[in-house]
Amino acid sequence: MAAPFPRALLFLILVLAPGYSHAGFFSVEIEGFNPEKLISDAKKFFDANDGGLKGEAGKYADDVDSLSGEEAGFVDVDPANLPKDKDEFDTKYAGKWELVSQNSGVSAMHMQLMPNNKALIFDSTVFGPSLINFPKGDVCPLDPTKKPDCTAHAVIYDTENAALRPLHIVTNPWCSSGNLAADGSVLSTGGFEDGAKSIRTLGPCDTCDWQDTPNVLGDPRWYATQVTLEDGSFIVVGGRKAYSYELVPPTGKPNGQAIYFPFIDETTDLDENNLYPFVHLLPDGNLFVFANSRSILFDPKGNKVIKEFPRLLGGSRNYPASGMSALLPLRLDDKTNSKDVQAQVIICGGARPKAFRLAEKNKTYVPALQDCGRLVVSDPNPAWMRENMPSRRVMGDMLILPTGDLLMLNGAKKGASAWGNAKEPNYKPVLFRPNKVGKDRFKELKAATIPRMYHSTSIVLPDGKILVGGSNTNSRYFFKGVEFPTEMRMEKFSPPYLAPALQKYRPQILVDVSDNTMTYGNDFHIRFLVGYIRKEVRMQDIKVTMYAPPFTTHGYSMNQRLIQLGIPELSVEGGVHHALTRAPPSGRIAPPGYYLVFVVYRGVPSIGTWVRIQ
Ligand SMILES: [Cu+2]
Repeated sequence: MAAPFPRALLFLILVLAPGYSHAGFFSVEIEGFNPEKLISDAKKFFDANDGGLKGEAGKYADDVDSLSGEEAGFVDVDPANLPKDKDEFDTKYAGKWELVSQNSGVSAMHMQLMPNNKALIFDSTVFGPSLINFPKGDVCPLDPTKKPDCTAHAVIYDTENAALRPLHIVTNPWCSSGNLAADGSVLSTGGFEDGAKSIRTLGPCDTCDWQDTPNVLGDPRWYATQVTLEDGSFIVVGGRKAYSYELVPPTGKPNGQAIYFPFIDETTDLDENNLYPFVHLLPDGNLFVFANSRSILFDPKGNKVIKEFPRLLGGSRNYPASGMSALLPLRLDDKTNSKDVQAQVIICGGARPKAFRLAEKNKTYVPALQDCGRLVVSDPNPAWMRENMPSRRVMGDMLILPTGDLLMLNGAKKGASAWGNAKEPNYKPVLFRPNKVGKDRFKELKAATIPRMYHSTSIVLPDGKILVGGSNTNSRYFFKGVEFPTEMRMEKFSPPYLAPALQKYRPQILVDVSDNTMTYGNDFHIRFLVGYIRKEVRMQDIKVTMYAPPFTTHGYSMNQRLIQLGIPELSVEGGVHHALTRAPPSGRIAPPGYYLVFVVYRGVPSIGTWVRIQ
């Protein structure tokens, strides 16, 4: 249960030293906790270390602005090297924003789409009351002051009508990690104080609530990354002062000791800059792990670093420098062996190594990074290919769309993560089309009007819209008297493929006559309409994709992946199109569980349908 934490002390920490308590350099012990010492330690730390980075990251602190383009690894995209993409409609439509709710109940720090089309949203339990009460007569959990807190800190949000259902989250999931499990429930790990070693599960049923088990992880996991492995088990990597990883133990079994991970130890610097490491499961079963500016190929079951990739120049990419990363879509085509599938990782934006400290100490907000690096990690000796986004971005989200294009949104143009450390919200989403060149590659879309910076999130919905929520750059829920008030409004963003003029071509999956489960390597049949097109469509006009809905927090969508299936046969009968596709060959391509399957006609996706692979 909640640790003793006198309210007066909490107030002092939150009000006097917001950044220090949340994003500083201190492992906060609750026993004998002394906020004044914390503040004075922080001041001493800054005074002692001002004027330059020490250690590993210091060597690279000056970034690449002084390097020539070639030294910095900037390349022009050669159209000959791009995979041949399907033919797509052109549209000038730049998207649309809709305000769909004034009150999400809790500010959306963490968000996960569940297979019942509801979104799980949760925040911290120590930011004071939220804007949603438990029903009268409900059991009110104790807050850390041991007073009953009758507001919820987690909700189920109905993505159709914005209705809220409050959930009882017990241990504190502040800046935690999570994923959708193979059975459609959410498994969440870590957090702060009593939540740091917790594992929580939440089923997908209409009355399901959290099952919370404290003290089962080997190390405290605050700002850690959780990823699903090929067998559906989970690995949790890093976190503040946690230079280790561990596999999530079965329910009720404590983990004992975590496994020391030198790579995480080596990549921390004076500002940390390696929290929420980017971890992607690759088609060979290994993990790509990126922290700060370094990355490795790692065998999680054998505890072995297979190789280190070249450093990505330009700055720091992980929290609090908070860049974005995704595994680009895996194209299966006719490949039947997982390890023949090409894997490419992209990392965009972030901040200078010292951006956090300069904001905390000097109130200086340095420009965020503007570059993207791509690395074909399945190549034997890959090199980073770098190119620029249309604008700078830190704390952005990077979502893979049903079409295989990427959407970057939210975040700021200056500063770093943590409370009050950023300026100039980046209002403009950017569409990144990895298989296009020139002006078609990065496209700025319709600007938002609501700042979405620290502690904001976004997820892809089955209808292809993006649900956007949160942003709380304050230590509590502050709605006035601050530059960026706590954000409770939820919005939906429609990407260009939802252009009204394209809707007549929108495919529709006929769920009753399509398969709804997949077996590795087997045929998977999907039947669909394509607008009013009754006759055969061309193979080059159709894609079938499957999307693993990620757990999004702090600008990173954990476990996000999109797989483009091979289509051995395409036919039509009575106006109904039939795609015979092949399911992914193994859990290395698609770990077991629920995916949204989309049919995409010339760049226009259907509504996604849930399919379970096992
Ligand atoms: Cu946080």
